[in-house]
Amino acid sequence: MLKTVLCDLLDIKYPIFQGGMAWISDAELASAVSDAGGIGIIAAGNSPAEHVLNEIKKIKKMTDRPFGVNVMLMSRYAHEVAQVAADEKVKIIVTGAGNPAKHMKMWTEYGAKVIPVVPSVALAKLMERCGASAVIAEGGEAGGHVGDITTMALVPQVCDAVKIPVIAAGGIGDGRGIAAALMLGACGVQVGTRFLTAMECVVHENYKNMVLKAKDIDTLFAGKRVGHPIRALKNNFVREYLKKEYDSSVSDEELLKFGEGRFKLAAVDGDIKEGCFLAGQIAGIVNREQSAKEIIEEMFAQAEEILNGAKKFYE
Ligand code: TUI
Repeated sequence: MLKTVLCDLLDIKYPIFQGGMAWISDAELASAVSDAGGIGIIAAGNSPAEHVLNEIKKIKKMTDRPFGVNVMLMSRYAHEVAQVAADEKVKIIVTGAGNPAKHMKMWTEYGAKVIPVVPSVALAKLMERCGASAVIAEGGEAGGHVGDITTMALVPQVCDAVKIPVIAAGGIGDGRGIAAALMLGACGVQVGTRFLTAMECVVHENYKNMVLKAKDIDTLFAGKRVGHPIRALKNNFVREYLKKEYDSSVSDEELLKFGEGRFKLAAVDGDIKEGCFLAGQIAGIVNREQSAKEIIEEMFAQAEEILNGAKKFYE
């Protein structure tokens, strides 16, 4: 059985985090992942703290297994969400889209394990100094808000730079990705895109179908000009956005306004033309709907098989 330091650190069977996906990762999906032996994550995204509080209360009734909350630091509600997570004594706090240093003390004081997503070695080192229990090194293959460096290049460099456990994210969708992440020095993985088509994932059916249909080259990277670089599935909205992004007659304010509300439009309303369907480059291998338990068990069975057969590469 594949076991790493992350399993002992967090009291879990499989060293896998479900990525916190704005408007998507609710108590339903997160509890299914936690029950299956991974870490389910409730995503705050841009939602007000009250919504996050409700989901935390829900998941506490749904599972006794460990779960986490993802605090999206670019949200205007980030401060209140950070406080709600502390008030509810959430044991695992993942942060994304920013530097969580100013909130760390509030969480570590009551014993939470803080696990920031980092897109660079510098932020990984800073997080270790600030008391993070682990870091998630996320490469630019990931969906949603992304950094520049690929998972392949980022993970080993972060592993060399910090002593705390490193979890790999970005481009991991099956057991091959898990095996590769472990070879790069990670002790676990975070997976988002593959869970979009989980049976317990409440995202709009149109979203699931877009992911199921996506090929390797079907994502685009946009938004860097206004400081919100994201990866999403190609559609009318992202193409229009990119045209505006490269048009110097369009102001940053207009661009920001054009992008407003698009994640919700995709995840909740399933608006194929006008929504922004965040997904990673690994979407091309996601081709069926399965329960969260099936996804996790299949991924780890494949990883074990690959790692057990690794001797074939040398004498
Ligand atoms: O956070 C994500 N993915 C997301 S968040 C999101 S919702 C959103 N809403 C409005 C604008 C932007 C996003 C959709 N997808 N992934 C984790 C992640 N964090 N990836 C990259 C980073 C990151 C980037 C810069 C973390 C820290 C960071 O630090 C910069 C600094 O302040 O030092």
